[in-house]
Amino acid sequence: MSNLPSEPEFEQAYKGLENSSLFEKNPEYKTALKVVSIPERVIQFRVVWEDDNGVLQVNNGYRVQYNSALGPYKGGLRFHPTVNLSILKFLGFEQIFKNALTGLNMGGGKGGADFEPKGKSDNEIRRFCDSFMRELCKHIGAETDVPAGDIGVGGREVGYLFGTYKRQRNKWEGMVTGKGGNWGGSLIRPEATGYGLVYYVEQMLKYAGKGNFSGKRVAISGSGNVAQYAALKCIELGATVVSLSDSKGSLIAEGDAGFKPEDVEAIADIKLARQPLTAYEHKGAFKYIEGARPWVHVGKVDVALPSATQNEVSEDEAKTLVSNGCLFIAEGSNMGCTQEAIDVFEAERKEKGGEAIWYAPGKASNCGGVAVSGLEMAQNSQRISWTREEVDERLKLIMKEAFENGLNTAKEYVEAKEGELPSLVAGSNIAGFVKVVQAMHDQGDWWESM
Ligand code: NDP
Ligand code: 8G0
Repeated sequence: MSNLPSEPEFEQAYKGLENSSLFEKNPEYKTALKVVSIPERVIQFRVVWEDDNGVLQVNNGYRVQYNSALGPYKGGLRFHPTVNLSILKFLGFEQIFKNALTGLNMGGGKGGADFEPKGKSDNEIRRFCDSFMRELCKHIGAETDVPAGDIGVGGREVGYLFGTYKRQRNKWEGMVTGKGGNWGGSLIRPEATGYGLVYYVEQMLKYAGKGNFSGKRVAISGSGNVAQYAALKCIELGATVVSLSDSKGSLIAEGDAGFKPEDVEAIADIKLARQPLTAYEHKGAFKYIEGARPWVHVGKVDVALPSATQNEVSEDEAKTLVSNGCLFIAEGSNMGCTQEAIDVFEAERKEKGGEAIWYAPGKASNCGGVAVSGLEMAQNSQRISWTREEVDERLKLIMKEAFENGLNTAKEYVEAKEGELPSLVAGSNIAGFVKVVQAMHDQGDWWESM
């Protein structure tokens, strides 16, 4: 029994792993799970800043340094009013195993603040980032812990965070990723999560014998970094993107045209200005549905890509996607699907063999973002920059290998009947977990005891 306060999001992520068939076959890993589920270190700090009226404001800042078996702690920073330790622990826990699936040498971590960027001026954002990093800079570094953006933290914020670190520590080093292209950032990092997600789904389509993205109808939620570049890549590959959304509602494309690149680019500008989707004065045939997620409003789609936030697909929404003939669902967001939604998808997969919906968990399908962050770290330490093409090729290969790793691990560990598509959730969970806990075992973090 734990005496920790209730941590619903963390408990959900933990149970998702605990229920794996791995522990029946390898009971010694139960000890490893007990150890790995406690962060190596949690830093919580005060962030005091001044708003444009000269009024003092204060927020909670955090960094969860979860696991350093495979490399320096690595994972994003989230600025959102809902941020608390339960959310950062779930994100940090997932990050450990995701980073293992990239094949690069990165540990897992996550951080952020319960700060609301909406309605703030650019100067307020800069002062907040400055105050946040004045404390965080004591705990991170290129060989220690390397943050990046996440919800509410993009290129602009990463710039301010980097600047404060450099001034405070008097060091120019790659201690954060997602940096600007002309000061140490990697090409393709902004695109990486969305592109990588689409490259992963290309592998699923191919394996399932369902061709490629050309002619497919794709529902996407969110309209931030991940959703924008997932949409642009789908359009480039000949698919029709039928939805985007934000925390206030969904924009659904009517007819056959779908979103065009110029729609996505205009929405990107609106999001950079921290405005809602309703600020988009579109000329095309779109319907805005206030307060709704897209899933039950998109009709028949082939592919669904949740790309906004955790628990954004419910059991009922999962059932509607299935009954509308959706065949592929891959998470751009972290823990995008509720456990009940995953149970719906997995039951369909088991019952209906190769013609059923196939679900990919975020720790595999969205690992392209952190993978290119790993490539940014590699370029920084060698003091070189790779071309767009070079980074894109590496990203494609990493996504293919993450897919095959999950697939082959599922075939090895999970019994399946003839014609059944392997469980990517079980396979990815086991592959990431085994890699990390074997390293921890070698390093003396846990051992078999009587
Ligand atoms: P952004 O801040 O760029 O965009 C977030 C989008 O999701 C916005 O459209 C936002 O709407 C919406 N959103 C945020 N919170 C909620 C909420 N509580 N309910 C409904 N909608 C919400 O973030 P990213 O695109 O970077 O991140 C999206 C997801 O992808 C997150 O789960 C993140 O952890 C995950 N991810 C991101 C990676 C990256 O490289 N950026 C890598 C891997 C995963 P609004 O504008 O109204 O707030
Ligand atoms: O680059 C990163 O470390 C990063 C940033 C935002 C999100 C994620 C993730 O994998 O969830 C990673």
